[in-house]
Amino acid sequence: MHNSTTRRRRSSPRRARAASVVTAVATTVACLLVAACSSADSAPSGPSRPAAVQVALSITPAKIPVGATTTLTWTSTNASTCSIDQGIGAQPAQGSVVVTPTSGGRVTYTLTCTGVGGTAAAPATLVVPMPVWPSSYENAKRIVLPDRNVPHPASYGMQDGIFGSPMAFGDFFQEGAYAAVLAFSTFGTNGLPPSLPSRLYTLQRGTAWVEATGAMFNDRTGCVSPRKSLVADFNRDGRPDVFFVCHGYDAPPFAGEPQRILLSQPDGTYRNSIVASAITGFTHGGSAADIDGDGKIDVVLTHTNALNSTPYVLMGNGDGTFTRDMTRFPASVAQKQIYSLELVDLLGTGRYDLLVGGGPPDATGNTSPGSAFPNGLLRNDGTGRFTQSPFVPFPNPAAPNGFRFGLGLDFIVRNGFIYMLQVGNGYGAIAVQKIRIADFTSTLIYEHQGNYASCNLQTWFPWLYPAPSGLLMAQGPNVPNTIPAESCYAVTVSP
Ligand SMILES: [Ca+2]
Ligand SMILES: [Ca+2]
Repeated sequence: MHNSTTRRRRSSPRRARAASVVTAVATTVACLLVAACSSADSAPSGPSRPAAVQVALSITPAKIPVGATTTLTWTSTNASTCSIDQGIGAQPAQGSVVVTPTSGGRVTYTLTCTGVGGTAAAPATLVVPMPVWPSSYENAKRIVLPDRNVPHPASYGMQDGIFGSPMAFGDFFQEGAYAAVLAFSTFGTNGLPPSLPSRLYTLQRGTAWVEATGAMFNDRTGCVSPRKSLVADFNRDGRPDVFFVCHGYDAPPFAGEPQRILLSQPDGTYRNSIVASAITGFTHGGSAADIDGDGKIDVVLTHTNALNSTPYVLMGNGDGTFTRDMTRFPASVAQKQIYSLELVDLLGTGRYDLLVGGGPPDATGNTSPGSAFPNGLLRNDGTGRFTQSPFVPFPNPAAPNGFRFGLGLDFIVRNGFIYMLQVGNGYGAIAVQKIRIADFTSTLIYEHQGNYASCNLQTWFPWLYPAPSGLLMAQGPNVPNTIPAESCYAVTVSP
């Protein structure tokens, strides 16, 4: 058994794939030219022409998940040497090898055989759907795309709201490439009433992003104000699903809105529905992972608009439905201004701790002292409860001019540090804090006060993403109709 594996291509999967396709095509073209030249050279008085080399290569099955095995089988005639690329190397004139892909993508293998009669080549492509990572955090932050800039649906003539655009990346079409589901908000935009739901869009990536919603689902109903998209496999079929964290128009008299979910179906499409077990309310933050280790993805959610409101948990039933559990958070978080949650395996133990974005009073005094809550950490006790360890507040260093930031919006964890995106509570300033997990000391490594002139006078962005270069990169609300998020902010932070 040949133990060849497809190569990992963390840095630039698309570029690597394109290169292998080009190689296969070029080889085939060369073969055809040799045959053509041989034919033209034939002369009645010369020696008999050597028989042409012929090859055939197949992969069965041609689509498998990461870690599964598939078999390359080939035959050739009139060949003296054969080889297969992608690290497999020299092979007999006919045979088979078993390969086990270790990462998702599309890999083209090319069999090349040479004999007295020339050289012939045959390609065959293996599709390995991009895996679903075990937490929504990983499905957002572990996916490093060479280009996260997606076009605004307005470029397809569609006119939903433009404030905020939570993006969900996953291999929704199971084709060895990431697609994107975009959720837009009608929150005070385009003159729409604040209670009108927006629509969902799916973009498929070939050589460019192409709108492909109809191939994935028919009911495009989105939230009035989707705040975050959580990608995980909630119904355990190996395919990514999307949970939409929604708060609606978050001021009275609006009462908030339900949460929604897109669930993979056996026929390859998706079903769009309301999450019956979730609270209808102002839900700005959430995260998904298996917090109690039962193999079923759970969801933590914020809830801030009612008396006795508190973050809570939807325990996953493993089939895309959930059971609400109000007992897994400490009483100290009740009726506090907590807007961001992220489940992260901080110590690599498989136990998901919870990063909490509250809003310490900032320089603007924009948080009412009675309900303010620090940014910090709640430890998971291993059974999916956050009640056993004391809350760990993060320090809150000021900018050089004394300005102090407030609400923690987003988190990235890498190499022993937490990188926290933080705004002034009036949303007029933004910063990144680097917090050492070992002792929770903190440094402000980026701060910006006022607007971004290059970005439609926006003053903040909600997400921080890993860039292919290893830097952390801003991603924010799309600017009306044309300018993609990152190039608009042009913010990168060296971790
Ligand atoms: Ca699924
Ligand atoms: Ca669970």
